[in-house]
Amino acid sequence: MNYQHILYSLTGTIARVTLNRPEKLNAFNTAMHLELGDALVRTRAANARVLLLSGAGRGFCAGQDLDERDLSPGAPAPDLGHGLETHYNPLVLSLRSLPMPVICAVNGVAAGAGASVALACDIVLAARSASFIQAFCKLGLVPDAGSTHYLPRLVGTARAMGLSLLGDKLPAEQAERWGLIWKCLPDDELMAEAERLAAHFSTAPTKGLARTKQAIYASADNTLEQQLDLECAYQRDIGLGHDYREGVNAFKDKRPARFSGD
Ligand code: LHQ
Repeated sequence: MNYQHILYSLTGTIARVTLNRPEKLNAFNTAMHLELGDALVRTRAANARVLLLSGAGRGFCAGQDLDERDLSPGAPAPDLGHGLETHYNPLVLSLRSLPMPVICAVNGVAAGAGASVALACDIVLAARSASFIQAFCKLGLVPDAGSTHYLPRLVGTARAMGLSLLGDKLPAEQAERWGLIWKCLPDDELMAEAERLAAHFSTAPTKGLARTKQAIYASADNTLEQQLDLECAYQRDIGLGHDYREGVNAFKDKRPARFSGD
């Protein structure tokens, strides 16, 4: 598939996706969804060890492209659930289940489902000038693409409620202070830090990190007993692989580990 709305590259084991509709602050249209879905399938098939997602231009993503639907008087009522079932929900689940760390470099505003997609990623970095907006309430909509799942878990009910009912702009620095994201960085350091992390993950024990993210995401809905069982099953599995052996041997030999990702 040729991409027109995203930029995609796979260099060694680092996959990079840049949402690329800068004139619309990278708002999602159907074509961009299809291209992004294809890129994630390629990333998985290529055994990449890290994915870096960012946006072109001054925004990260303004959510759903509001020009895509005809809402003029007399136009048929839309089925908004269809777009979620067909595109957003599979995208979120795909990002969450990719067996590698997914870094999101939020280079500018992330609004509506754009914020949701950023928060679906495992490590979220943001430029100081970036912001997060739960824009849904301004359109009379319910937050979607996982927003009502992430927000209360990350920042608590009171802040999730305020953000979602008011739709105020949350600056990146405050997002970091509230624990919504991993790190806020000066604008001119964002991509360098994102690339530094991508390089780090490209030689990391990928399978262990994939299990780690699965376990952390599962913990939100598990009891302690269930989580202990999950950790046990994952640790048993990981113990059979190359990287555990290599990690311990490298430690004993006092040398850097050479992880294969398995
Ligand atoms: C846009 C958009 C946009 C089209 C900026 N669409 N053009 C899921 C499934 C099904 C249905 C519905 O919804 C959903 C989930 C959602 O995502 S709902 C939420 C949709 N997103 C929004 O409501 C955000 C709308 N955008 C904004 O509020 C502002 O653009 C923000 C606050 C993001 C940025 O403001 P500014 O920095 O002042 O930029 P701007 O407003 O001037 O935008 C720049 C251009 O981008 C402008 O075009 P123009 O031709 O005038 O330069 C905007 O029209 C266009 N644009 N967002 N979502």
